[in-house]
Amino acid sequence: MLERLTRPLHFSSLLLIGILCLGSTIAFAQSVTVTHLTIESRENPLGLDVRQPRFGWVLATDERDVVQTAYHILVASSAEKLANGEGDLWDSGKVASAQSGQVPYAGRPLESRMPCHVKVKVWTNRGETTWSAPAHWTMGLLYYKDWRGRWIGFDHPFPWDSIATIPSLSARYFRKEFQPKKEVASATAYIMGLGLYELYLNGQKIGDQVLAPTPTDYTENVKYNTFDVTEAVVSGDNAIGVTLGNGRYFTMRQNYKPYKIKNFGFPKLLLQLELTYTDGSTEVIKTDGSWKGTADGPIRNNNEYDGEFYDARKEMPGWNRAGFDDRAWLAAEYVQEPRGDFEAQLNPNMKVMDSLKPVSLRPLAGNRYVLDLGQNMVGWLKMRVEGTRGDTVHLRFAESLQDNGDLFVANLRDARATDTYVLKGGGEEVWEPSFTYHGFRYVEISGYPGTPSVDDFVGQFVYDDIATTGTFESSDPLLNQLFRNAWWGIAGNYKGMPVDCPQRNERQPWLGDRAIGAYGESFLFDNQLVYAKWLDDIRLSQRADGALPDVAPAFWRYYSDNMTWPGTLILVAQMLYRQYGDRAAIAENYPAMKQWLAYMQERYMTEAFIVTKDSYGDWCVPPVSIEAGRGKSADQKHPSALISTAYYYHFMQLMTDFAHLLGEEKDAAAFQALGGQIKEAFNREFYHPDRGYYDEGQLTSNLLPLAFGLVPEANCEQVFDEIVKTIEVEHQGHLSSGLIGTQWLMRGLTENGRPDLAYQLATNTTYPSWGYMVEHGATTIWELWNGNTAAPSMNSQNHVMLLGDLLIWYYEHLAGIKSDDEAVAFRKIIMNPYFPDDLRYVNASYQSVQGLIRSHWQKSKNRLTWDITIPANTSARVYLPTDEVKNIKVGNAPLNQVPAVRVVGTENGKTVLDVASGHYQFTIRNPR
Ligand code: RAM
Repeated sequence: MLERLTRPLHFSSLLLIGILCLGSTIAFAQSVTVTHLTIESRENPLGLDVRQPRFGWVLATDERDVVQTAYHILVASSAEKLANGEGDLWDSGKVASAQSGQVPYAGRPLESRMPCHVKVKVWTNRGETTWSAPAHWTMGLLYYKDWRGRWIGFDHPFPWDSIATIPSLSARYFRKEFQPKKEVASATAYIMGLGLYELYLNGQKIGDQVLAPTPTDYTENVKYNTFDVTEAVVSGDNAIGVTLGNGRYFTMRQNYKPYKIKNFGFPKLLLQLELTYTDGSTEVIKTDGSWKGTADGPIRNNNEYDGEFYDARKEMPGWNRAGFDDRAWLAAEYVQEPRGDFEAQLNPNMKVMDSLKPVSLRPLAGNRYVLDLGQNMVGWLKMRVEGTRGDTVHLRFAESLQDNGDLFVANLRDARATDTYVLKGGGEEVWEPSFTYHGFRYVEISGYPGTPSVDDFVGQFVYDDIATTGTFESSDPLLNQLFRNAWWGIAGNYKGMPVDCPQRNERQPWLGDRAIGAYGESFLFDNQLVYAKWLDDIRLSQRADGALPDVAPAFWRYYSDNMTWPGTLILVAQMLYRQYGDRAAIAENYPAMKQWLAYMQERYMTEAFIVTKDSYGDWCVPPVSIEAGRGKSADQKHPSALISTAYYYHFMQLMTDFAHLLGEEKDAAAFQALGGQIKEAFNREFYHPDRGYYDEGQLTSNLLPLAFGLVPEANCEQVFDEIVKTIEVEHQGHLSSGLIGTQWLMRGLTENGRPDLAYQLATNTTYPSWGYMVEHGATTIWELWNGNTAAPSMNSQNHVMLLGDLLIWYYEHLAGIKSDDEAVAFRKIIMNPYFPDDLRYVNASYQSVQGLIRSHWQKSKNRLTWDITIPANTSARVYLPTDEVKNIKVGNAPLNQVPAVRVVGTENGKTVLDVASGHYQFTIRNPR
């Protein structure tokens, strides 16, 4: 029998009351602190163009049961004012609220360039905190008139450039000298360098970003970066230098399928450097016709697919410093503007996030060597070399080797993936490229003077500068390896947008690949800003008629009209709201979603409510056997009205929720009504009552209706039995789903009562499975289930789309870390792990927006211990695998003696608890 506990007053609560009576709360100031104060989810961002930035913070404490009851935010125009408690921009006053994220600024209007300083304090049931450490931000340039310079560049090729099918342009270099007129108090640089820039001031590279700015459809929007360069400016002569690479502006392929590839033009630059003098006056140094430029520097060509050619003999020592003789340089030309709106970049730029020491270097015939990084990765090689002027080193990149030890490059298609370095001679030279990246594990080195050693090279791992938020470890090495492979694959494919593959001539932000993947990824990476930016890309790529593309930014112009790829706009918005509480992701994109759904309905929904149009079917379903898949990319399309109709229905459900959230009640009713009609039609059209399955009974055909709630209650068991039969009998314990089905598979099996079957799929090592990839040497995730036998033309070895919902399952169902849909962004956490028989422990953590969540369970004989951490200002519903309360201990105490824990009841043989924030160790005797 379960007792309902009334929560006795905690000791410190009593103390609190005592102290409150004395009129002082100071004793509690230290027990809870406000940490990690962010502005628009960033720390101290510069150059924001959000007029009402949102604040977030995390409460740090060792105490249990801490709940925020109020907050107070101060925003000041100077650090001094803030320190004096003067909120001249905004003083929120004490606001009774538990909200600790997404709190919008509501003070004086913010204007261009304003410096803003902020601090927060909160009240909790433990008292009042001290003020947080101050944070700050600056406003960017909010109006076009703030931009004083003009776009400069060269809108034409040079004799050494080629703009043919395989285009190659040299980098463009621009420079400008200036002298501050007075003593400089501060200096800020705003830059739009397209496609990619490197910025120097007096020879010093500004910032640690690489391959900046973040890519966009430049005809829609162009991102500028802001830097505080006060320290780099000197009195007297100064020089600004900017190098421009092609990036995606001068597109990687020009005439190759011209109907589908969008080109923007030649590289160009708009920059301004604003000096504020100590007397308060200002001066702006801006791009104009007084700048000098050359295309005849060391970077002879650069291309994301093909690599970079660097001739060190062409270096121009001192070009980015004052005093350089630039008489031979050309006058910068005024050029065609990119057309897109100017926007401050909020998502982080890429950075060299890690450096890898190669594991081996082996000689090949013909004075060649092959270097093994030990890990399929994305980035480039940094090299040290010494030789004679004119010696030429070629670095060719590939993901794997052929049997004879040579690189396997067939799967790169026509991407040359080669960097070339020509030595200037005269001593040690250290080089790495600026405007390309490769997807590789192996590098073939040829032309290297002397004998190279592994110590002459380092692999530079490049991806968006975002934090890893999740850890996962278990007693099963395969599960751990899969997790690592997923981490490497996801990280390397974050390129200011999620791309599909980093090695071949594609690298496109395909929508369908991340529809649910983004959600799983959010446990491993703080991916909020890159996905919020991606939703902007998708929305901006919407055609006037409402169509959404399959790739966004639409560098490849595919508007093939289907439900699954474009629908990612809806699913990723849902993810951002669920995982981060980002309501704006829904609000800002809602009109685009609605317009797209109406567009699809109008064109492709029959009068009988069936959506007929699909493009990719259940993309990349595994061929029935590995042999059957030999030489096949498994890329046959099986367009399916079942998939389109099921997704249309699912989107009606999500849109109903979104409409309620936004107060669009009329819309909500309409979505719901249409959903009801589709549901009926769907069952009429696709369900076979005599056979008890949908369509032809394929795994995905039964899984989608079940996952989306399309199956009438009475048929659910039968449909699920069919799913189990398909997996267990027809496919001997293997999955048979492609990109679509796999997004719902692991949760579908678990939530319908067969977590053991999900576990079996996760730990399979025979074909087709994720474990099969690992067994065959994968250190990332393959594009195809049959990646080791398929034709090379579409066979990336670093492609995350087949992860489906595997990572969600790791966290929500193995670790038991899931946000409650009713209290999003982990305000309430559902901790209901499955404890597989074969698994001894899982130790996972997740840095949520509320703070660190941990779950570490471990089995020993007749006992399960489970350590959990629930961040302050959240609570958890915890499911323990016993229905005997007396078998449960918290630390050393019986359950009913722990004030922060309340028994709610039992469910499926598990004891259900409501647990307040804090650390706990549960011990369960004789777990089920
Ligand atoms: C290929 C890629 C990509 C997929 C599209 C449909 O180019 O595999 O990941 O989304 O096809």
